[in-house]
Amino acid sequence: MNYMNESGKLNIEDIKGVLIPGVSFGSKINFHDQIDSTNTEAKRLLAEHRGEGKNLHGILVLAEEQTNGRGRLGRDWSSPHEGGIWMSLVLQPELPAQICPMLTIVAALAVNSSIREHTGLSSFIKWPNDIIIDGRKVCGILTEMAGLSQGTPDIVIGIGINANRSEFPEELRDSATSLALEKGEKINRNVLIGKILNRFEGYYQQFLRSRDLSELKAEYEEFLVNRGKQVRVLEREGEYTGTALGINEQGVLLVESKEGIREIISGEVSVRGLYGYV
Ligand code: BTX
Repeated sequence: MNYMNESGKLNIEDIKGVLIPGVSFGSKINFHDQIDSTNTEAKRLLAEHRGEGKNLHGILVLAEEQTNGRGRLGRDWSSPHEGGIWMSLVLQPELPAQICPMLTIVAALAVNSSIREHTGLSSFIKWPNDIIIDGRKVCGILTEMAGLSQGTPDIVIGIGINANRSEFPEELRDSATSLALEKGEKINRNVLIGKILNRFEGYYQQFLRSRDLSELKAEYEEFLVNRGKQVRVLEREGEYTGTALGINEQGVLLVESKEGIREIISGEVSVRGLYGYV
């Protein structure tokens, strides 16, 4: 395979050619040229096969375009037919539901390190679920629980990467970027997807062993864009500022404010830089 040649098309065989033998993530890939949302499609698959055991673990839903790409809290995710990576991985772990949100952190680590390896770009993680380059968002991750199989949760991890796109809608122009814009040349999406799947599976196995982030915390913090910096924490009840210290082994962000160290649990809370998004 010519690693430098981006033919422009997503190709299942090229992705599979990158996978380390034995890796279960991506062992089956459902490709769609256009779909509403790969997360929604993954949830539909799970609903259709409910009761058949955990036979969808590792399946990847991938699309060239999403017509209703979703972010967190009902926000939209812009996903045009322009060289993006819009994909969702189904996981069926033997894990209690309450620890599954940590999988967002595991996924962010895998995407960040794969982007760095594949492009040489200096990407960072904005807790909990964004990958940032030069202060702009290049990737978002949406983790959803989709019901139970044999008593443990079915998880869908949606990953949206602005890979080769060169344009953004007006409202995203200041806050979003793409790998191609940052690198000055197109990247091979198939190889990047394969690398993410390989790495994600490696980190996932570590996570399964400890059932927390003890083995991954140091690496996550190394790339945490806000670490040691002043942040604004926006809660429903109001906002406050403090210094982001890092995460604990449950993936909670620790922020030192006037009132002491506060634990920020992802979900309803947004964390911003003092003067902008990061
Ligand atoms: P989020 O809620 O953290 O971020 C959503 C916000 O990010 C939007 O409100 C908008 O301001 C901004 N935004 C929207 N589109 C883009 C974009 N393409 N690039 C940069 N910024 C953008 C983040 O949610 C989680 C996104 C997950 C997307 C994947 S794609 C595959 C899967 N399917 C699906 O429907 N969602 C996931």
